[in-house]
Amino acid sequence: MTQPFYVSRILCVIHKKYIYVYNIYTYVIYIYIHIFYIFRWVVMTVTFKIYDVNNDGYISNGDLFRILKIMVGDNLNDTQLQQLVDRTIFQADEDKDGKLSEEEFTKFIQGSEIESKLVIDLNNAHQQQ
Ligand SMILES: [Ca+2]
Ligand SMILES: [Ca+2]
Repeated sequence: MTQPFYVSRILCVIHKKYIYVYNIYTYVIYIYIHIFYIFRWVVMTVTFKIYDVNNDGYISNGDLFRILKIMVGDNLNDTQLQQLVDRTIFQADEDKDGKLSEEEFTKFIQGSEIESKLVIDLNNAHQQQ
């Protein structure tokens, strides 16, 4: 049984519209994913720069101590804070050179609850200075 001409035309138009919408949809998803990764990369890069206090390209024990001191305020004493810093550096420092490269830092905080905890309270930071 053959379809009437108009049925095949309607199916053809619907198919083209479907393909068009599908292409737009996949394009939007593609752009969204790239924007997400670019945004994440920018956030991680800026965060690393903030933590790298002396701007030498690594987060040292001292860098991390100074930043975390601003973040935790008086909630931890210096001994407790130093223990936290030592433990964090030990866990994140893959090549065991005693400091965190941007790659080590990014790998350590991505996908963990730590990412949300590394947000710096600028109001608190301003009061500390
Ligand atoms: Ca540094
Ligand atoms: Ca390292």
